[in-house]
Amino acid sequence: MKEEIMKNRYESAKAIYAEYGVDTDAAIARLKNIPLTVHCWQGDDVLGFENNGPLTGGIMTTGNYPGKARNPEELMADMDKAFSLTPGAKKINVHANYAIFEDGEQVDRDKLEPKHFKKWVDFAKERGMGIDFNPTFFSHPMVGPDGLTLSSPDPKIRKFWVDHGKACIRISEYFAKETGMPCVMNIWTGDGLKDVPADRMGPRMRYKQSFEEILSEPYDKNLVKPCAESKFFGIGVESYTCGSGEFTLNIAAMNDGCIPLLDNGHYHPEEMVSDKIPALLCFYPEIALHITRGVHWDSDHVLLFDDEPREIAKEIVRNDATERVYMALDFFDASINRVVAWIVGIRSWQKCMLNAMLMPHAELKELQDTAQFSKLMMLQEEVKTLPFGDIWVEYCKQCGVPTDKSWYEEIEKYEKDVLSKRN
Ligand code: RNT
Ligand code: ZN
Repeated sequence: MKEEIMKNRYESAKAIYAEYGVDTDAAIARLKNIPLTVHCWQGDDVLGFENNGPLTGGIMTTGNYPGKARNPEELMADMDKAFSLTPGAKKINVHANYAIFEDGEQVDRDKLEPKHFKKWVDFAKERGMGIDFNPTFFSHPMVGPDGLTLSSPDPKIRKFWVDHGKACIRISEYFAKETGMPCVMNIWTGDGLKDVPADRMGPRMRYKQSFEEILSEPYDKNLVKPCAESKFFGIGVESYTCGSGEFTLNIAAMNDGCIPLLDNGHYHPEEMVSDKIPALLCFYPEIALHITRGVHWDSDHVLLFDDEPREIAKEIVRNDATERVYMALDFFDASINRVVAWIVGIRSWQKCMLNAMLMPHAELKELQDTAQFSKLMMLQEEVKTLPFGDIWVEYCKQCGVPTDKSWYEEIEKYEKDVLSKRN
């Protein structure tokens, strides 16, 4: 009965969209193959496997909902659970502090090698996924007493972190070779100052030099995609951020092969990443995103099907840039079931992309270019209430994942059988 109703709903929704010149079958087919990078760090509050102590570096998780993953097996099982209940192609995003050491061996971050990530490669390959990677410049004793890493005035500290960055380039290349998919390697540091700086340029000059040293490590530009992620401010570093917007954008501009990475939680609340994307696409062959939900400050709340991510998706789709924009999720909420957080975030981005693919972009652009602004406003409003939900259901169905809220029952069961047994 339900099957029959839903089938009819898709057919009638498809006919309604066709009246607007939108091919829903084509949108569904296209979206299935656009990969979304899913971060491993939602599963354990960004702690990783080194047992180095608390999360530092200007970022923070709040909440202590039970059931966080305590080891690689649990984290991977939780990711699998999330993948099984979400549509679309995926890559995984691993941070260097998620190295998996075996037989009691543990090396420091400047000495990391591909073999310390072999289990992640096995995990990705078994699922036909690529891997993106992030050096970890936080939560570590070699973060200087001033909180600085790549911009540290202490040559020993700076060298340690440069060596870490270089090691991560080698590991990224290994990921790409093993999985057959390029590895986006994102450099973000929490380097900055809590209070009024006496020198704003010095740390940035050292940061610049460190970037150049890291990028001097030989690598294949088709395989490794180094990125520079900017930030506005962080917790405990409210007064000054070395890797500001202008700084990282120019790092990317001045270093061949380096890509700017925009995290939409990292700007002034009235600055929109959706507007920055087309600006950058005028100049950069490729850009990268961390998709999140900022609430007042860089809060990293779970992504929802909200206005700004919808607008971001539109910019990617209508500029035909799905192969030029690397899309990755970045949020960490410890106050709710962490697997639910992943699932809601992944499903939300998939909705944003599907929504963007169900718009008559050519016609809308034409209205703008011919100054038909009344009609443009009318049409942009009308498409908002087309039967999007019915296309979403069909998309989930074709991807073999739950089409509605029923996925939550699976998580309730998982919480009861698995998560609640973790202390
Ligand atoms: C922090 C940055 C960064 C981190 C991850 C864990 O503000 O967004 O991308 O979230 O490296
Ligand atoms: Zn980020």
